[in-house]
Amino acid sequence: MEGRPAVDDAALGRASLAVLDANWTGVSTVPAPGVYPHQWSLDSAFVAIGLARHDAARAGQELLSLLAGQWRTGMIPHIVFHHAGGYFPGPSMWRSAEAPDAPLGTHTSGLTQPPLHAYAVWRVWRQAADRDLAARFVRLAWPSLVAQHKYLETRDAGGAGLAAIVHPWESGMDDSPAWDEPLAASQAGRCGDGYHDRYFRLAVLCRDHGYASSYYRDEHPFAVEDPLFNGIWLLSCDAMARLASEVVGADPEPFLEAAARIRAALLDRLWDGAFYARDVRAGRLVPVCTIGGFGPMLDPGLPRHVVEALTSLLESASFMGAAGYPVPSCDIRAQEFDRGQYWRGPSWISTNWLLAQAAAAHGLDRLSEILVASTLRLVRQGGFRECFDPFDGTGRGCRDFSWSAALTLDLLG
Ligand code: 9WN
Repeated sequence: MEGRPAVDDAALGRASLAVLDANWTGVSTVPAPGVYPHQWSLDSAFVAIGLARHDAARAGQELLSLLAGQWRTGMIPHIVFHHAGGYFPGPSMWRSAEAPDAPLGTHTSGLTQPPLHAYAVWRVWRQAADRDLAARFVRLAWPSLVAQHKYLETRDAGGAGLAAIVHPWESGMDDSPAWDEPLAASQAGRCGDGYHDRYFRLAVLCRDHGYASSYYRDEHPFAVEDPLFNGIWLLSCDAMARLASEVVGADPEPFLEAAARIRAALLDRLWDGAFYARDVRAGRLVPVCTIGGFGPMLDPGLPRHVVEALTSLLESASFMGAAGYPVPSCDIRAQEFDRGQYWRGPSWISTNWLLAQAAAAHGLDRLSEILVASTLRLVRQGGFRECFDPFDGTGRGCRDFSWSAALTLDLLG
């Protein structure tokens, strides 16, 4: 739809579906043609959310094909390779076939991504027209989701109840300034090479230590408690509790307890007037405000005064107040802010969508409406781009980006 802005909601909805159809491979949806030719975990969760109301069967297939790549540890890998080639680092770097816990016959990466899957399954359950199909799907996905949630507990490198990411790729916000300090301090960041070399070296360290949680807990040089990753985990714990009682007939209590534990740890470990990422190895917060700091707002149980402080920060000149096309992925006033560089400044449909959910969860209807309207304005004017300049709305990165299309569909209602 580049250069031909959709004039009304119906046309925009059709354009979104057309992108998702074009990016569907028959088993899953690629994030973008050419650039990301495999299945990404976080992207699949967003795609399923967008399709839930329109094609629940395909939303279910999307998630089940991702779950086919799940490891015996419960880890859902951040990439499932459905064919060889086309992306670096590919199967020859990750060597999942040599890892004892990886699935047989499927090549995957060895890292994970934010655990939005239980929430995505919940959305399919809530919105699918075919109730029998939806219930069957939930029951099929349930054991994998339980295993995933157990696995996340093994990632508690800080010992306080939060999951630590062991590589920036696990955050879904690759080059966020929140990782600069912990990466520079790590073995992988010591040489003066560029960003990709450092990321590659850190991934090789994970591989060479068998992707083992015990290594991550005790030795791996990069261990960071990220407020967005953990806010999404909390959201999914709530979704697990609802799926347990409404569909599966399981006890919701352990999931509610997990949500309460994560909430307490977020406040205890990452809150200092705003939420920051914690460098577990250095034992301190990384002092830069990014979009990730709003992740805990996804929790409807977050204390009122914290919600109010976050809302003021979001509406200030650091984020929405100074951006024509919110929400920038980094504090505009931070030294690290870069309007053209992926997670160092541009606005993203995914984080806007998460913030719109968060605002609605706290009854902040006006904020939610502004977020929805400004997000739709971005795609109407710039197309389904990967991200956007926060000042003039220029599209950046890939075109026909699946999660931008999927979440547009959801925002159109
Ligand atoms: C590495 C696929 C992924 C998204 C991430 C985004 C980017 C990959 C990359 O693309 O990461 O996983 O090659 O930069 O940061 O959020 O899932 O769309």
